[in-house]
Amino acid sequence: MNKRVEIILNGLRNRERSALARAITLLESRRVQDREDRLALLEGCASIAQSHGTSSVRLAVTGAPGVGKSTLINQLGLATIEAGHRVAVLAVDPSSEATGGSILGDKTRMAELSVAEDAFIRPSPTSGYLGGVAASTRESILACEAAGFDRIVIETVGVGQSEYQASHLVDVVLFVTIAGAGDALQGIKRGILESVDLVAVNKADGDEQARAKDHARELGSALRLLRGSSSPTCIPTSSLSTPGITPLFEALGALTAERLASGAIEAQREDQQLIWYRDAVRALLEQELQERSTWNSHYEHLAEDVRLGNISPYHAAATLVSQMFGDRT
Ligand SMILES: Nc1nc2c(ncn2[C@@H]2O[C@H](COP(=O)(O)OP(=O)(O)OP(=O)(O)O)[C@@H](O)[C@H]2O)c(=O)[nH]1
Ligand SMILES: [Mg+2]
Repeated sequence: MNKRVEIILNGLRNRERSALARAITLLESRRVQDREDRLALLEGCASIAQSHGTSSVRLAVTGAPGVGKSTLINQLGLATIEAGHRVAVLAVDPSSEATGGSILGDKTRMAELSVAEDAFIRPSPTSGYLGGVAASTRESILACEAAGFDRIVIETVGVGQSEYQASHLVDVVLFVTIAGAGDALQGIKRGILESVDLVAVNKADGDEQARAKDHARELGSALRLLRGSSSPTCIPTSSLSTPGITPLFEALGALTAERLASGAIEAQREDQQLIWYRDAVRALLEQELQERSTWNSHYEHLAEDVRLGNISPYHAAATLVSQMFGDRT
């Protein structure tokens, strides 16, 4: 095994945050020359994580920009550490690709958590991946677990499909909204319906407190109509103080304890492994196509023909694929 991977894996075994930062950087690399090391690192992470023998819980916190996700995670994270866990936060920021990351923004919102001994916070680029969840996020989760973090939080901006994507990566999905956010009911239509486990109606403080409570109640009844007995609980929260998030923290604790005990988390992770596998096959095929220059130029030629209207998109794709696999057509 490559020396650099060995050093990172040793650091992860010793639960060093600096090793975790380096591991994630390597896992995020899409450079061809890093591919073998990435794979070795990933395998190493999986086996170290397993050797810890503790069960981790992966939580997605999703919602529109500015509803207070980071501030809420700061509070939840502190309470979680208080309860004896180690917390890693991966903030998936769709804007970070253009701006070079919003680590400052995120760290300001998570000021106390970012200096806590048992916390690790990391923004990750979305690399244009549909749905706002980074392609490498699921790999980074494994690295966090290898480094001994047993509570993993993924912050993602709720853009349409992202709740659906997030539910493929995590055990529990928390949707954050605020009173008066017109998106709330629309969000339900867009797939939150199937995958959200808990709803926080945030900024339930000051003049907004009563309105937030009403909103939580209304949203709760709307969701019950749609999802019946499995509908998520809607809880008003204020992320400005610890007491403001206590009811949510307790509900989250109860939910995860129940799912760990029933084996629901384990079963869901088995399904997610399959999704991961299928995604990986697609990603590798696409990468191969880009890297093999003969095929790539063929690919681009067909693209040009599609652009000129000489061939339909589906016909072009079918032609390319059947040629790649050597079918006689
Ligand atoms: N009054 C009040 N303000 C809050 C609360 N939570 C967050 N805020 C404020 O809302 C603003 C946005 O908070 P963030 O935590 O950055 O929101 P976010 O959802 O993480 O935002 P993005 O990461 O940009 O999508 C900040 O000015 C916070 O101080 C809350 O419970 N009550
Ligand atoms: Mg944020």
